Amino acid sequence: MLSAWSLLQFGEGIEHEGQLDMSFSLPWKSFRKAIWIGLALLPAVSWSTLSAATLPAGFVETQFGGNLGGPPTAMAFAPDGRLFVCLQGGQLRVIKNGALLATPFVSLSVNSSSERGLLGIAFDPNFATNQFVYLYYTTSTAPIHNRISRFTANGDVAVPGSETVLVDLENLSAGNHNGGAIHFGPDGKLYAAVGENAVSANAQTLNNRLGKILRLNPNGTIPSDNPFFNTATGANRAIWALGLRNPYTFGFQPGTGRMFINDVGAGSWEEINDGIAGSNYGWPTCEGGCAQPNPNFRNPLFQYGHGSGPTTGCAIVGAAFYNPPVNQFPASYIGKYFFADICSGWIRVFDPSTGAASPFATGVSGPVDLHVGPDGCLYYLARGNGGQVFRVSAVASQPLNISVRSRVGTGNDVMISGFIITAGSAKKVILRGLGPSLQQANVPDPLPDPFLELHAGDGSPISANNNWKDNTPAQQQDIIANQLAPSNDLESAIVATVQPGTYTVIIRGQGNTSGVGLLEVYDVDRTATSRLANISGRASVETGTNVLISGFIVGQNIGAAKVIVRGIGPSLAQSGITNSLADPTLELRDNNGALIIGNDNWQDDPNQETRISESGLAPGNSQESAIAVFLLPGTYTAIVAGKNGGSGVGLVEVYNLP
Ligand SMILES: [Ca+2]
Ligand SMILES: [Ca+2]
Ligand SMILES: [Ca+2]
Repeated sequence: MLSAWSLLQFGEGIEHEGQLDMSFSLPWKSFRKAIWIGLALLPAVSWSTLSAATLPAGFVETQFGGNLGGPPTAMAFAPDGRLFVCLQGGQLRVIKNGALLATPFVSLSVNSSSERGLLGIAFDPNFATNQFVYLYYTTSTAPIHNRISRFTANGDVAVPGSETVLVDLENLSAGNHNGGAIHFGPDGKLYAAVGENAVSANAQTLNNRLGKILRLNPNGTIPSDNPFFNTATGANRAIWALGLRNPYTFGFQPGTGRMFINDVGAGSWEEINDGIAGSNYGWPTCEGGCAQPNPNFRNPLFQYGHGSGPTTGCAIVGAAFYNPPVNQFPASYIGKYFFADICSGWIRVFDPSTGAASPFATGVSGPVDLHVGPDGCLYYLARGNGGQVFRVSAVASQPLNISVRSRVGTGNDVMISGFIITAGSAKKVILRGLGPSLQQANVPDPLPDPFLELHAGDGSPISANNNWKDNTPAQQQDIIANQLAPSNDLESAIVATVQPGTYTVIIRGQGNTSGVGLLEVYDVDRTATSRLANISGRASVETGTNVLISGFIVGQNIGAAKVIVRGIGPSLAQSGITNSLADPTLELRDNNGALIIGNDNWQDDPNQETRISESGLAPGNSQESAIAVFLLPGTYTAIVAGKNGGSGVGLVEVYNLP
């Protein structure tokens, strides 16, 4: 479950049984019910917006899960989307569906003096089946030492007595430099970052595990392919890399499996290190890159100096690669690495391809951990104000115009389209009905003379147009000013300012002509608080160029728009359509025509099925198609066709979710 999707709420399906003004000579009733199957008004979800940090233009943040009730140290997303947060004092808190649960997952007895405490969390790669959660914490009873234990989850709490101690590390002297981060690598092994406990010589010896990255089997045993398995002895064979001071955070890049280690420096340099088996990162001989090149040491990929400025600090934390399942941020962030400085309160972005870092956020109150969530947003954990999580998102884009193209027949086979304006202020739209100009796009047999009608959701007529120059001079000027003048005088256009609600558009051939027609709905009022949220198009779906096509442009903001596209056929029978498309297929393509995602039946992919169901947009028939996607600004095309060349009446729907 993706928490962001589960926040969506939908109203009931809408039906319209109003009377049609007979000046529109169409068999109205049989159409309009079919158009609105499943369409629903989408209420905006309002977040309480706090402004703790200063973010780049186009980004916003919201507090996530309420105040944590104690200074936090680390966090991790469970594979099911819950966010688990370690409090230094020993509580593991759970944020579920955006709310902090009252009961901690577990409350450990820990020693939390200085930098000790509950410091790290990881979920087993097979968590869905084994429910294993791993924690790194400082024991409360003498001899004080750090420990890695495994717990078994039962829902939102640990099974009492389920703790299995996997690793007991060396006894501690100093309270600081504990490390504490634990993560599973792409190889299914458990990696742990351990500080040198303020004894710098620990970092360079293979005789203890302090100042190291360790690599373990999930059950705590030591893999025999570890780099020092044959040179170190006993428990020290777990050492995977050495020469670290206080590697408080590290991260693996999804997809590539590349590992970056953030090593907190002493008085001069904070480091981002390339995690490579067997490496020695140089501490304490070198802090930052070695002034005297040393072939035995691996210098950092990036380092920054100490200070209190926008590029300096005193302790690096992180560590989050931007490679999420869905790209909510602009494409320029993909593959970048977020890191933060707990002292200076900023978050910056490191570009592994250039080796340079750039600003992201400032004014964060004591950041200690960063993660990119399953929703593609950046989550940061801050120690200020008693401990808080914030969720940073790029302001979502939205469809700005949507079109439907299909064969337009006569009688019952004209094209019927619907759109929705969400709650908010009235919005000006321009509709176009195109035919002859499709010839320029090499569409054969275009509709020679389109006629366009706009109706309110209750069926009452609002406007009609045969040829766009039939409009008043003022309306024609409006169409021209928006660069939407049709290139052929026989094509149609309507200018309308419409209140939030549902609308229906009909395109047919003047004089009972037929051919391929294109209906377009343009949002020409970007200042309105309402959104053009949906469009549907119902038409006879044939083969070749006569399939049903919807095009849409996503824009206005920098973040991804949340979109669901559906291809409907058999459920149109409920509306009395006897020749519906028996088995629709659906494709979503980008502006280069490249396939983004295709779907035959909406339950084919369990993850897609979950998202679609949670959105309340599950098709009524198992043969029908649906796709749930986040789309960054750009131009997209959805194509509904019949499986194996089938034909019949089909419905394409594009939904923009808030
Ligand atoms: Ca180093
Ligand atoms: Ca016309
Ligand atoms: Ca199908």
